[in-house]
Amino acid sequence: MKIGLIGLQNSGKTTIFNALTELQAEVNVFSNAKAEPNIAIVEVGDERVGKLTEMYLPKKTTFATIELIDFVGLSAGSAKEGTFSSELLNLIKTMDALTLVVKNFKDDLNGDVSPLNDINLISDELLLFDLIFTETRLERIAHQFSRGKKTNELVFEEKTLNRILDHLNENKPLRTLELSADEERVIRGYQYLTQKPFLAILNSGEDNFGNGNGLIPSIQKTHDVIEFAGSFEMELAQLENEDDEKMFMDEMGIKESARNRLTKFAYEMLGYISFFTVGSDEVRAWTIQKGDSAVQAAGAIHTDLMRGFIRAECFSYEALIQAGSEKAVKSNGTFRLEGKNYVVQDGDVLSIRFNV
Ligand SMILES: Nc1nc2c(ncn2[C@@H]2O[C@H](COP(=O)(O)OP(=O)(O)OP(=O)(O)O)[C@@H](O)[C@H]2O)c(=O)[nH]1
Ligand SMILES: [Mg+2]
Repeated sequence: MKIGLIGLQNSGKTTIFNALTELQAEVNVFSNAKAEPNIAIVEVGDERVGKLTEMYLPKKTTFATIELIDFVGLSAGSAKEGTFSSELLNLIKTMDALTLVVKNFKDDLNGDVSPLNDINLISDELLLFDLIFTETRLERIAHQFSRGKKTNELVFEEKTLNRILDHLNENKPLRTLELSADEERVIRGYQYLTQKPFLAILNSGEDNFGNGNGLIPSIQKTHDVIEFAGSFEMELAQLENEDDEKMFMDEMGIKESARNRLTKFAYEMLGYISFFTVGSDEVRAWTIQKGDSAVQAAGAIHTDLMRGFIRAECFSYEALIQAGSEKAVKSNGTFRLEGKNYVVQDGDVLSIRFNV
């Protein structure tokens, strides 16, 4: 899963990135000319993986991961003026979800903070990118038509793009447009920005963290939102001593690390779940989408397991913990054999039988 951090310049994207990754990418008030995004892979915190490791004592433990990409700031006009390079735009398009970092801290630069305005501004900007893309594509199609290339496929695409254009022109993101399977198929490769899941991160200062006076409910009218104390949590992430870290977190009323909060939030909002594979070699967490079947879960591990799928041996993490061992699970009736279409549940421990 790839999550892109976007937002206005100096909203604290790199600060949040550092808090999440425990890295130390350069945070700078005047760094907006820097064009390279920061990229990191972070583990998805999950106590269950630790428990399974204690139980199976594997040679190796592998957590599920998400990739985080910290982009340079957007500004009003980015889409029109082309200040955002096409390389960056193409990279943003490969993200599975976008998180919008919204400034909610005071600094000496530009006095007042206006989180709701900032969210609207960036939303408009993303919409404009999609609008410009659609218009350009429609022009190309018109050009093809004028040269006599009027295939059924292009006609259908033109119709679909015009629907999309109308929707965007009403200032609505594509997330809210219902598309048929065929329409979805013709635009899939275009990776529209406003079609992506979109979460907001409210980046508050130490002084106003946790007391937003109704700000969060206002944001929630349009966006899922989570609050961070960016600078503070970046400093926390860089502390060596865990007791100190815990003490500072308690003082601030922060219950879990930024990384754990974000990964949990993202999983919940994006509908991801984890299943586990266990054994003496490796205990590992895998990520799939809620509703995925056993054969799709097998495919997440390896395409061979999907192609040669016979069945899945399955029990739940909860059943394992209650029974105390895999042996006990196997004798108390909670161990199951499931077929291809079984809908995998969060916390399932799977072993795929396959034959290729
Ligand atoms: N007081 C306070 N300052 C912050 C906070 N988060 C970021 N800053 C400051 O805001 C400035 C910009 O932070 P960055 O993290 O570089 O912001 P950015 O969004 O990555 O900026 P660009 O990449 O240039 O668009 C820095 O001086 C940070 O120290 C915060 O939570 N509180
Ligand atoms: Mg930055």
